[in-house]
Parts: sequence; structure tokens; C-alpha cells
Amino acid sequence: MSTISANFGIEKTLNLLGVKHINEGTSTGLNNFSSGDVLESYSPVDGKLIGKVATTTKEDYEKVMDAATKAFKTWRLMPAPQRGEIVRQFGDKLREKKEALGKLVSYEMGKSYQEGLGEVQEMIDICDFAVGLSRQLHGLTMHSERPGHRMYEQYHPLGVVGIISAFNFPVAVWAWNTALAWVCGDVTVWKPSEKAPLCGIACQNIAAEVFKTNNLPEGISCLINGDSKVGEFMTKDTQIPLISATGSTRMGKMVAQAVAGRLGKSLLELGGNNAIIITPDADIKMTVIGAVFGAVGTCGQRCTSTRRLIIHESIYDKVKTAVTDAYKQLRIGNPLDEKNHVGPLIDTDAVKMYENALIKVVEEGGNIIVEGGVLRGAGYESGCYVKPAIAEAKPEFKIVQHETFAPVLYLLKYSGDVENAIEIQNNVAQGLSSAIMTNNLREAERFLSVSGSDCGIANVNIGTSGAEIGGAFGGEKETGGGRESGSDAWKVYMRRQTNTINYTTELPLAQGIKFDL
Ligand code: UN1
Repeated sequence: MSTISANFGIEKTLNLLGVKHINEGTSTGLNNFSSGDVLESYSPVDGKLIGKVATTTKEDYEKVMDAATKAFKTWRLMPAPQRGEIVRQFGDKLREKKEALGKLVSYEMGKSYQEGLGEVQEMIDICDFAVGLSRQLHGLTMHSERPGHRMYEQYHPLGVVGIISAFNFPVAVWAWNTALAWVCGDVTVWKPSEKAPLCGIACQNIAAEVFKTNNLPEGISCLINGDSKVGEFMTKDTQIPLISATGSTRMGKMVAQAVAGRLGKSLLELGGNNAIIITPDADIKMTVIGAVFGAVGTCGQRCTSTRRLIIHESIYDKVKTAVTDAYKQLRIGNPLDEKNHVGPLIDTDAVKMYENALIKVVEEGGNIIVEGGVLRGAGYESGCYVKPAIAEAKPEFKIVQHETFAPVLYLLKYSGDVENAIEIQNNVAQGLSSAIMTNNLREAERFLSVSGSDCGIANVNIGTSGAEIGGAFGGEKETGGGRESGSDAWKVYMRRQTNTINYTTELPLAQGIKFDL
């Protein structure tokens, strides 16, 4: 049966989130002075115009920065656990608005409603994490070499944190950054993807309401809109000590260079080329679920999407049959209709990249075993719906080495030992997520060892996508090296200060240096 869980339509969704069809300001309250170009947000679900958003001019940007830097002076003085209390309230508001926000995410960027809800849940989870963290922003104490001296380190907020996020996780990645930045005492300026600006407005409205209720300046959470030119206002701005950017490796290199050029810090979460190694000891049923969700979830547009299956030759045919059979069950269509597994790609440019990948893999000698193609006709009017495809390929193909943000899965064969599979898996430029499917302890441990997977995330008997917020999230090599979300990722949002206190009447110098006057 075809059902839509949240019992309300798109108009009501926009209303519940305070998102207008024409959004003039750059940020709620920091509003009504935007005179930039207009961004139009079309839904990839049905191709309809959802709303318009004014982009941020340089002049507006300066006003936003003024509000943010002023807000920082107040916010940093509030004890961290009290800031945690504000984040707790923000998390509660997200709980209230989970269905509406999940639905807007699904409608504006095209992921399934279930995944839209999952994304809002990820925001709620990081808020809960940040609330606890607000009482644990600890440094170390060390023993001084000098008598009557005490030495310790403490963490202070950095200031204004700039966040540049991508369309594929239009709300959660912002929340990973803001929830941590806020408890750390930073204020945030966010440029959401120009492909999902209304999600940005919805989040800003929720945050602004919480700050207003608590009589706090709304400059603690700022929103700016536009393309890379607006992003550049931030990357070049020495008032922003940290830029956290999620997106393509191409974008990340530009951000890294601009920020490093002024000796700022950047936290980068860029492309992945994630593989699952499937060994002779794999549980095939689990493997199929992990591989198929990893490859087609969010229509293959997660940084963590599964792009390569590296299968042992002895079980290659069995896995190939099981995965292709599973693909026959996939229903593609309106992501708000829960009977569908796969929604549309973000736009027709993404469709072109998908089509190009399928052409390239054949040109390089690959063999398509699950046909792709663009869907047309009733229900597919946006032109963004494509069939998830599978191709048998070779690890060294250029297209296999490249991250195509679409549901194209490559099957690669390995023979001999698990080392050979690990070598194939590591032999790409990207290093975000990786997985092994095996019930063999030796293989699993080998995969996790120092000469195993070189990725930031390495899973055993789990697919490559769907990381929990509690762990640090990010990857190596062209993925950019940053870590967001859980564990000690908070440290990048703070500046460390080492303090040495002398409580004697003497002034002994370190390293035993004599300096008598
Ligand atoms: C991303 O694709 O940028 O691990 C983030 C996952 C999600 C986050 C993905 N929790 O798939």
C-alpha cells in the first residue's frame, strides 16, 4: 500500500517550518536587507518551484558578520553547561518538528522520507551528545619541572565558525557542526548548499526561536545564501578562524587553499570512493542488505555511499546473482511515498554525470549487468529519476577511481588472500569509508590492522554508510582529513591554551637557565 507517514502535505510542511515561498532575508531577524540575486529551489521530486531565497551580497555579509562577532562576546561568557541547556532546547524543538523537517529534506533534495527522518534524528542525536559534552570540555594537567608551579591546559572558544554544507545532507551536517560549536562557545555562520536553501531557512527558524525564547542574540546562529562566491566571503575572512566544509574534493581544495593562505583552520569532509570487501566467509544475506542500501540509499549521493564491491572469485557469481536479484526488487519513485526505495537525483546535471559514468565504464571495457537509464513519464516529470545500475569493472578503470555521485555500483573481483582485496580497496585517491563482510576473525582483524584499510571509517559486517554520531566522522587522503561529530572532534572548535602558574616567591626559569640580576 502506498502511504505517506506524516499526515500533511508540502504547503503545511512549509508553514510548520515558517518557510515562505519568497524568502527575502539572509537570516531570520538579521533580515530584510538582502538585495542579492534570487536562488530558486526546485524539487527534484516533481520538478516544481518550492520557493525563492535572496542570496547574500558582500554588504549583507558584513552585517551578518557584525551580528555574529557581537553575539560571540555574549555567548562565550555563558558557562558551557548553560550553553548545553540551549542546545538541549534546540534538540527538543527538532523532536517536535521531526516529521515536517524530514519531509522538507525529502522534498527539497529527494532522499526517501525514511532517510529524511533519519537525518533529523541524526541532528537530535548530536544535540544530546553536545549537551553531555558541555560538561566535559576538559584539558589535561601536567607536572611542572619547577617547584611551586602548576601547569595545565584549557580550551577556549575560537570565535565565529563558518560552515559550508552540501545538498546531500542539507540539515544534519550543519547540526554536527553547530551543536558542537555552540557548546564550545562559538557562534556559527552557515552557507547551506544552493541546491537546498529552504532546508537552511527551516533550520535557522528553529534555532532563532530558541535563542529568542532565551533572550540570546540570534547572531549566535547566522545564515547566508548563495554559491561559491558567497562561500569565498567566508574563506577569505580573517574574522573566521575555522571553516568547516563538506562537499566535493574540488571544492575542498579551493577552501583549503584560501583558508590556509591566511593561516586559518579548515575542517574538510570531502569525497569518498567506498568499498565493501566480500570474502569467502561473508554472510551473503547481510552482505546484500548492506551493499544495496549503501549503493542506492540517498540515490547514491552520500559521501559514504558504496561504490565498489570487491568480491572473492570463489563467491563472485553467487554474490553477483544475489545483488542483481535484490536490485530487481527496488522501487524507484516519489521518495515521499514509502513504498519506494529510491528517489530522484538532485538535478539534471547529476543525471548527466550518472549517464556519463555508464558510458565511460563501457568504453573502458566494463560490462553492465543491471541496466541503468533515466525514467520518463508519469511520476518522473522532473527528469531526475534514474535506475540504479551495476557494472562489472576493473579496479584501475579511471571511472572506478572517480567518485560519481549517483547509484552506479562497480563489481570488482579479487583472488587469493584478503591482502589483495585490501590493496584494491586502498588503491584510490579517496579515503572516507570502507567495510569488510566476513565471519573470519583473522580477515576482519587484518582489515582493521595498521596495514589494513586506510580510510577514516572501517567497518566489519556493516555497510559503508550510516555512521553513528558518537564516532568521529571523516576520512583521509582526498577526503580531506577532517573529523566531525563525535569522539573528540569538539577540540577543533576550540583553541587550546597552556597555563603555568607560579605560587612561590622565586622566579626559577625552565630548563635550569640562570639569569641573575
Ligand atoms: C555525508 O554523506 O556527507 O554515515 C554524511 C552516513 C551518514 C552521514 C553521511 N550518517 O551515511
